[in-house]
Amino acid sequence: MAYDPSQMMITNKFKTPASALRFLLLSALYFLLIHAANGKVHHHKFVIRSAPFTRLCSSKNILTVNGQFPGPTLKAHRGDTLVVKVYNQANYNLTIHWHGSNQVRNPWSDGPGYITQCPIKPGNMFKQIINLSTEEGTIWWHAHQGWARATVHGAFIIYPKRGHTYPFPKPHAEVPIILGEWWKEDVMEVPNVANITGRQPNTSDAYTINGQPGYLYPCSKKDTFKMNVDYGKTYLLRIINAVMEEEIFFAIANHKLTLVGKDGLYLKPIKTDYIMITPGQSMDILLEANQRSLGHYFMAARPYFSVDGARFDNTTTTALLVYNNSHKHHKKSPILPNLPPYNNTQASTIFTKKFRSLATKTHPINVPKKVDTHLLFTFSVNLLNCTHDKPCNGPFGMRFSASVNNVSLVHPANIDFLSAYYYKVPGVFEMDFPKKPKREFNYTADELPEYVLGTSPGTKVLVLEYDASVELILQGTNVLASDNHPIHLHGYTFYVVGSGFGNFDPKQDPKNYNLIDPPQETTVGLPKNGWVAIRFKANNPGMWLLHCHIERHASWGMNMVFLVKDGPTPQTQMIPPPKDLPKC
Ligand SMILES: [Cu+2]
Repeated sequence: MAYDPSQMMITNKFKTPASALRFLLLSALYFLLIHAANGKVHHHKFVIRSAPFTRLCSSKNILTVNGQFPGPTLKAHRGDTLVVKVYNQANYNLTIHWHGSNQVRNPWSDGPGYITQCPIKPGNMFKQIINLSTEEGTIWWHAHQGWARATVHGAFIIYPKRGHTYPFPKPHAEVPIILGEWWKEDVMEVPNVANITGRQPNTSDAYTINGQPGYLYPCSKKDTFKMNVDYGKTYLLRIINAVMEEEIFFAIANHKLTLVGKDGLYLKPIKTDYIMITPGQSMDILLEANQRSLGHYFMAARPYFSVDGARFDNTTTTALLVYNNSHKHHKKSPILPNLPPYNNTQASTIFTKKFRSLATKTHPINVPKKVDTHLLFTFSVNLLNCTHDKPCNGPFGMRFSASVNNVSLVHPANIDFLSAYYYKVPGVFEMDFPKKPKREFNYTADELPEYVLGTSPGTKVLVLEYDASVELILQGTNVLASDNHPIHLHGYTFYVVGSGFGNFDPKQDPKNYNLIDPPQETTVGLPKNGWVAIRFKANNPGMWLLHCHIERHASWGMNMVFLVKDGPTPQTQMIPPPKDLPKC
């Protein structure tokens, strides 16, 4: 993450009373924040409200932004600033997160409820400022409160700086492809029911492509999303996995895909027949319309699901790739692409292992070579006993939970972490989130000691010194059942320097690290019963959430919070809170 400090310079040469000085500083900071760099400022209005939609033969009201599902696409250039007035006209407390945007020095606009802000109450508005820095490519935005993100999400496209080009030939056109999930029931009730029963949340009834389930579902055929192409032209697909619960395999019949970017960061081009994209990830993909026989081709998506014996939605969503001027060829029905089987971890691994940064002069990398802060986090799905206040009838008469280093994050009820930190409100959180598991065990063994099954609730943060060089090992465990966990870090992009199966070996595994061209990501798939090593410089002060992007795991507590301290100079410190920051 880099920004030009000279753009944010504030000189203090006034001899004024403290309050006036504070006001001047605040005004100057906001002026600079909004008019920073040489980018443009875009103004948007997001009205979150309920609207009726019909899918799978029945109608219901869903939460939307501006009545749209998926929501509006944001477009900007690298270095631009977006000012989004978020109006909550729904009946729920809500927030919006700009997923993949680093929010340099400005955690106040990041969005996760009770972490960096209290939710926006019904009838209220919060003006969020997204100051783009190094992001370039496809990212997205989504609600970050309850399960609202199931329908409150949209694409966020960041073009190269004005006057600059893509690191690949300019595509003829670009098309956002948003993968989603549809429940016939009210999705906002899904976590409430799960919380009462202690069981796995109800699985969805369909997956969607740009809001449509497609050909293979009842009452859905005629509304299938269609993408028209001209023979011989190349298109940029901006694929976003906004699915709540499952990782997804995606492919297009008879067409190769060329992956050129991920999470708003470029990659060395990868030619592939299919992709595996986790919830939270976004991928930039070039598609060459090269089929001489023209006609129609299915694009299709269905889950990659690696947990033995658990329930999941195993349906397939489709959309159509339609060649222009192919009337004669319409009679043949389109064919489905070959997608890997649901449980094919090898297919997921083969694809994911190919990611490499460009690491060129125009797109350099800056991976920390020396590490001063070593962290090891385990990610587990746990079981807890039913209690008076949490009665349940989950597996073995217990209730599901989930944890990072055996702590299940519980957020404060009447304030957010960030405000509590900034205003020094005592008793809200503890600063002792463990840097490694309190009790080491053979994390990925077939048989595990019983004491690892449980977890403890905690309101803990892990404190990082400003500019610390961090290596964080994400370690999957076989507690209860192992799974692939897409881990997302707010406020940062990180380098994925290594990954593997089994337990991380601190002596052997670092020898195989890629420090030459490791991919930069913001959401990384932690493989089933495996590990991932990530590195980043803690140079963005604030409170930043790290969590699994599979919604049931996050709901069960698979989240933790970093507190990154301010640096020594005004330019390395987080800005003060905005005046309209929502109150609990
Ligand atoms: Cu998970």
